[in-house]
Amino acid sequence: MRIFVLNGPNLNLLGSREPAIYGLETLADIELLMRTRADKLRVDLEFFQSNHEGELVDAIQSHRDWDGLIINAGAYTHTSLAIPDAIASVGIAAIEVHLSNVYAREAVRHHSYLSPIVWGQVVGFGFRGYLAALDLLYGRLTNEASG
Ligand code: CA2
Repeated sequence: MRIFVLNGPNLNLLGSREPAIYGLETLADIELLMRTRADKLRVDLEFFQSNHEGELVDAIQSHRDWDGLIINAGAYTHTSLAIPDAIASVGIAAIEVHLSNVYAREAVRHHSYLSPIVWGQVVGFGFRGYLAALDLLYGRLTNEASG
């Protein structure tokens, strides 16, 4: 099984500032933790970050044949139609992740353009949300139990 993990703008700076909101882990730390978990599940994981909306769209399109997508689109979550359009047009199963609890923050962060086209959201659990998303996506894709 192949799962693509996609991160949007400014997430390359994780671990350097605002640890109270985003945690102390860097994106490289999160990637390593996910790889360790993915190896146990025998999942082939690819990890990519970009600060550019078009590069995120290109990355989604070029993974059209992959089994699943875990996406933290950063601030594009609240502004971009092109990213959910790309996910819908390739028809890839997706889970949306946010490190912070966006619903406890400013009103502008309460709306996600991704929410109608993803299987679900994992929000507010820091780096652990990425690991939970991997387990959730794997479980659903392998039809573990029935949910
Ligand atoms: O909580 C999340 O994961 C967010 O997607 C993070 C985005 C924010 O715009 C979303 O509303 C929620 C921002 C990422 C900024 O990352 C930083 C990393 C280090 C220092 C400062 C910001």
